[in-house]
Amino acid sequence: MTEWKKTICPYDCPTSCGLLVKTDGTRILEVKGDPDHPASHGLICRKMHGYADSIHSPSRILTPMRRVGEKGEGRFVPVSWDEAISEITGRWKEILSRDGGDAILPFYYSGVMSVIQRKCGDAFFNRMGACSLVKTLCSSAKGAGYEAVMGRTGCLDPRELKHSDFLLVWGSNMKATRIQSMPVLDSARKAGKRVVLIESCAEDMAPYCDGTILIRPGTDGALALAMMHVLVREGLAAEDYLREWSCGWPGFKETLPAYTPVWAEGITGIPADVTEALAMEYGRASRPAIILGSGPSRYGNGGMTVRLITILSALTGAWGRPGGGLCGCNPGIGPCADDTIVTRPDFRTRQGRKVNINQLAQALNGSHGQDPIQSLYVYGSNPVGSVSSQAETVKGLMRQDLFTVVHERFMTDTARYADILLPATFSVEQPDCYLAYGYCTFGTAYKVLEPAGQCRSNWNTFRLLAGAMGYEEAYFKKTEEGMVEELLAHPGPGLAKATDREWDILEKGGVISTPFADHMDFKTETGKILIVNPGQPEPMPRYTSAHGGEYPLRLIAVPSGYTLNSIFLEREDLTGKRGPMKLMLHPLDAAGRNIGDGDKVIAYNDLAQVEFTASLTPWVARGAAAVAGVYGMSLSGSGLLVNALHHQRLSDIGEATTLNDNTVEVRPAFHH
Ligand SMILES: Nc1nc2c(c(=O)[nH]1)N[C@H]1C(S)=C(S)[C@@H](COP(=O)(O)OP(=O)(O)OC[C@H]3O[C@@H](n4cnc5c(=O)[nH]c(N)nc54)[C@H](O)[C@@H]3O)O[C@H]1N2
Ligand SMILES: Nc1nc2c(c(=O)[nH]1)N[C@H]1C(S)=C(S)[C@@H](COP(=O)(O)OP(=O)(O)OC[C@H]3O[C@@H](n4cnc5c(=O)[nH]c(N)nc54)[C@H](O)[C@@H]3O)O[C@H]1N2
Ligand code: SF4
Ligand SMILES: [Mo]
Repeated sequence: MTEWKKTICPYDCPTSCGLLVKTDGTRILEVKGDPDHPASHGLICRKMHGYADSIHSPSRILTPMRRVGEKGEGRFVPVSWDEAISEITGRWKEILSRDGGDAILPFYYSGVMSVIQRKCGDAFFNRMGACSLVKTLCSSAKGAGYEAVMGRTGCLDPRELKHSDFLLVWGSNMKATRIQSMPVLDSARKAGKRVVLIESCAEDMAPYCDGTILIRPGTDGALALAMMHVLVREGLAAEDYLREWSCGWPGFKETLPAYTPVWAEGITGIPADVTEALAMEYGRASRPAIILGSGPSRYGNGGMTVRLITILSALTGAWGRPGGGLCGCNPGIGPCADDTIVTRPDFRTRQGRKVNINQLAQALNGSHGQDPIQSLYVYGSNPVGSVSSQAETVKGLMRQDLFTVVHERFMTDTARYADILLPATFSVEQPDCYLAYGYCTFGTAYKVLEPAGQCRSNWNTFRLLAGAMGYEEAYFKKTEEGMVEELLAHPGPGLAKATDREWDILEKGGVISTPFADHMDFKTETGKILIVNPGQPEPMPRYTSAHGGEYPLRLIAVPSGYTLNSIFLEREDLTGKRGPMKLMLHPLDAAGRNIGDGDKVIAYNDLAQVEFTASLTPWVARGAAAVAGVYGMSLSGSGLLVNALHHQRLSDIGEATTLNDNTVEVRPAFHH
């Protein structure tokens, strides 16, 4: 007998789509979109249509294993959970008594984006007093920049974009990362509204927009300033609104005359008349919306860039008019559940060492007088593929005295360096709560299948580890199902208005829509938009430049439609279509370097030399080189991936990744 059950996509993607899975109780037979989901309405990406192939993949890790080969070689033998747990906790007890908690680094990021399974390790490592990981691998500069202007004010939910009269897609590959919002672009254009794209790599999105403006990477702040210059000059800024609803407008206005479109052209590479026209079109719209991606924020000036774009979104008074303002940061009125029930900050009795996730390589090798980490526990992350300075990370992982544990579903490029490898579950094998980060929705999903083989969820693994460490707190004896109940019993503001029918949905397993924010209820200290923010390192916004570097091309990372970071690398149907490791270049930049489409090339800088296949496209900005997504090392000719070319530098605010902010030179690779 088969039945359809509801579940939720667990991946790091803004929608957290609703899924329906057909099961016979032992396997998932089919996956489709859940038409009842209030944001995805049954639409899911092709990647998740094949979810069953991932869950039942023959390459899944099904038992705990101990390394027998050299680190990185990938040779392991099965061991029992008992052996694995006692070896791990035995080593940890030794390290704790010799070097203390600062020598143990827990490492997770986005493998599963739920409340319980994602974050439950925090409680365990808080109890241990291990290092805390500053988790800013993705978009914390964007969050910090937005918050510097808007505080906790909720931005637009994409469902509100149907009211907008002009859409400015700014550094977002919506076709890959926000497919549920693509129909909004389509219907806007059919209704005669304009959709304009500002991108450094417009390969995927240009066909869906009326106009595409290519910008030199890391310079969007200059464009925003020049647009504001034009708006003020042409009387299109809502000055009365700004005087009433913002702080610092008069002083900021005084800085704008210097930021002419001609000044910006020298920085952005965008012809001054194009900037003029864009500003006029934006300024004449009544309800313009900026759909902001995270790409422009992953730079040394990323926080400031986002501040400037956010101020631009308010300059014409669009906030408060239906569909006007900014989409792509935090929507909604606040959290739906109290995370601290899961993360238990109260278990930590000493602050201990903080490690920024982007600086794993430094933590493993020791730097700035800090001792190298003695043990690394990785779960829900593949840092060899996703974190900066790959060669240095690998050097650290090769250390004979480093004790590495990896809890994974597949033999990732990180798992190969494990001393002990633990088998992880898929989302359908565990219960959880999911708060979407791109939409105002919240949901619960219950277990559909028992875990395959000897796989264990993060929760159940930490329970075992806590038992063997002798941690007696009642928390470590709870079940995953009990935790879902507990979270629902402590609702946050996002659930305050949930109806009985909606509570019923959450109790049975399903997703509800939570209230959209009141976009005129500014949740800042002053209750107003903070154009000037005295709490910032730079109170007055201005143009600041990215870190940059000495090589002529700016290397950016762009999302791939076939994969999602390391997720789906197990799927040959997807990776086969994606093909070899490609480096996208503008034909004019390629011609000057004697590079043809499909040629093998080497991209290099002071950190590494990495081989790619050149892919020439006029949709990359001049002076930029772009690589889509994370690849597996099996595709690498040079034994390195693109992140080997990424420095560990952080953003101006938000301590975020600057993975787009690196420079390279590219030359043909001659094979003899
Ligand atoms: N299919 C698929 N879906 C995904 C992901 C994926 O990899 N593949 N990634 C997931 C994750 S982890 C996240 S965080 C989300 C959001 O994922 P993000 O990585 O934030 O992706 P987007 O916001 O869609 O796209 C970023 C865009 O910024 C552009 N860009 C880079 N630098 C600049 C610049 O300086 N200026 C301008 N104007 N543009 C620039 C890039 O070309 C890219 O198109 O999507 C998630 N969903
Ligand atoms: N070159 C390059 N680097 C990038 C990016 C890029 O576009 N290009 N994108 C950046 C961004 S935006 C992000 S968010 C990061 C993401 O970086 P990471 O957070 O490292 O994410 P992934 O690389 O997808 O690795 C997630 C791993 O978690 C595992 N996993 C999934 N579910 C579970 C589970 O329930 N338990 C356990 N234990 N494991 C699980 C998966 O099998 C997968 O191998 O990468 C960043 N780095
Ligand atoms: S990966 Fe993203 S688009 Fe695809 S089903 Fe999951 S949430 Fe939806
Ligand atoms: Mo991300």
